[in-house]
Amino acid sequence: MSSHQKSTVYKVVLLGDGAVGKTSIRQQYLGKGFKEGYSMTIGADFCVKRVELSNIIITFQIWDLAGQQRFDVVREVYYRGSSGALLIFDVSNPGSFENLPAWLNELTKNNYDRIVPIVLIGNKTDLRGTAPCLPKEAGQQYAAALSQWTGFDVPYLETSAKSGLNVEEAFGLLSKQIELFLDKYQLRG
Ligand code: G3D
Ligand code: MG
Repeated sequence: MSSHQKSTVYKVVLLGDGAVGKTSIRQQYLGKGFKEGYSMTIGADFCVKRVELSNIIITFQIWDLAGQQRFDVVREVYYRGSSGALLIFDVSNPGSFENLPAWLNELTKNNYDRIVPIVLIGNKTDLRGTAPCLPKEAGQQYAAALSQWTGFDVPYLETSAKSGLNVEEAFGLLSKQIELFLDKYQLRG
């Protein structure tokens, strides 16, 4: 890491219904492994991870928001100024997939009506084969619809916070989308 290297801070919010695996994904990304036992996130948790990606030092501020409705007021504050979002559903829970538009609405509503770069995440893919799961095409189709709606590419990635599959990739991909977005709208400081 040299002193003249570019560095930047990205505020990333994790969005999705309760129990889709937001906290587990964050924990896995922080290298804390997978913890069995559900502990509900109260309001919001915040953590920081510093990585070097495509020659830029990125400090991710990862906001892990509680999915439960009663924390609505807390959530509004945390959406503001977000650089990007991981929009997460559980492939074994169709309801969590159907609720995705409501999460997006909440993000934009609380972020000055601004849409930010998104990576769509289908989590718990380790359950494929043992439980009925939404097909990969469902996620791909919704991501394609989101790309049309937002005007920029919304990738779809399947993860498992349990095995760690694609968790690093999700944050890497999101930072790439943020970079492209900043360049496209010439927002880079
Ligand atoms: P949330 O932060 O979105 O509310 P959590 O979700 O990270 O707290 O996870 C909710 C439950 O799903 C937990 O199960 C957790 O272990 C499980 N989970 C999270 N990610 C995965 C995954 O990729 N695969 C599998 N199989 N389970 C996952 P419990 O049973 O402890 O409630
Ligand atoms: Mg949580």
